[in-house]
Amino acid sequence: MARKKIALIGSGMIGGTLAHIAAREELGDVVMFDIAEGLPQGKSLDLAESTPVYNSSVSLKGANDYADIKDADVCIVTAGVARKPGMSRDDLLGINLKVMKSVGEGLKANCPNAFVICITNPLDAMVWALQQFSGFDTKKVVGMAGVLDSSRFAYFLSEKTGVSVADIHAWTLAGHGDDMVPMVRHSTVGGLSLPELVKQGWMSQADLDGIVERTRKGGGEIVALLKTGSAYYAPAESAISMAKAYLKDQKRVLPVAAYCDGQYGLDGMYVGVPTLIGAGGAEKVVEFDLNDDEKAMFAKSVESVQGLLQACKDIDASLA
Ligand code: A3D
Repeated sequence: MARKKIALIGSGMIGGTLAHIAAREELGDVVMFDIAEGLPQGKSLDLAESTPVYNSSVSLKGANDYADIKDADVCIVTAGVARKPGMSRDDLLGINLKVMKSVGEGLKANCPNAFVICITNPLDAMVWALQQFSGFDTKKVVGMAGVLDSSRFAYFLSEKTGVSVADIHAWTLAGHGDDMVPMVRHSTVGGLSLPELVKQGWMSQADLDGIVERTRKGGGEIVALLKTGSAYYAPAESAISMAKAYLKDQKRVLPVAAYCDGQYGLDGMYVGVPTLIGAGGAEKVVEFDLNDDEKAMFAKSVESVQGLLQACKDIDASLA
């Protein structure tokens, strides 16, 4: 069987990390694309020169021409600008919307059958715009945010309880903003729901509330520490888990920004929901039972995303 081809659109901090993991895990041949000349070529050469050390047989190539991503099986999009301290994800909208337009056109012309994972912020609006500009089937275009936010939630729970991350199943749904919804009732530590953990004295309600709040602001915590950009190791690992679920038809249920048309009462928009990922792309949205409080939090977050979608339409008339 021929090797799979993985196109990374954007070769900055996350793009470079994605290439590194994809090469180490031999997920496929990697093409790093960027508008910056020399950057994708330099990073891919550096990485290619490391492959003999760990015996990886994949090839790596840098490119400034979309023709080089021809027939890619998976495209992971990080092109655009990242947050600096004091910026919200929404501040990136105007610049990154234009970037999504050029990326969408590049994908449509060169790899119409690819599974596309968008990481560029503001995530829920950019994945929607990317699907619109590319015209791809909505099952083949998803956004990465929930795997990362849920991983942060799981890590903080592990740190507090001392239970291995391997035995923690955390879920964070809705939009990728500070009003995201960490799912306290649906997340488990060693099989116990988080309210049950509080009841049994593993942590106080105040501890749990603090973890929920820290999860919501997890991206900003890293931006404030790094000062020059945003998180990249955990976002890259998260997107790779989604790419693997598709390439290996793993049928994993992961929290991803998926197109909801009826599910969760939504009318044709992307938002973070548990989604079955396999060879068909986003094969099925899984519907959690939400109580009234959870529904209210979900609705508030969806409203923020709808505001961003309107802003996209106001900026680019072709999206209206
Ligand atoms: P960065 O290191 O700046 O890399 C972005 C790259 O995109 C740069 O190399 C640019 O040259 C390149 N680029 C800009 N315009 C274009 C274009 N038109 N075509 C191709 N390449 C272009 O950023 P990063 O890798 O740290 O972050 C990338 C994006 O991911 C940003 O928008 C972040 O906000 C976002 N991000 C999202 C999450 C989520 O969980 C959703 C987490 C962390 C970062």
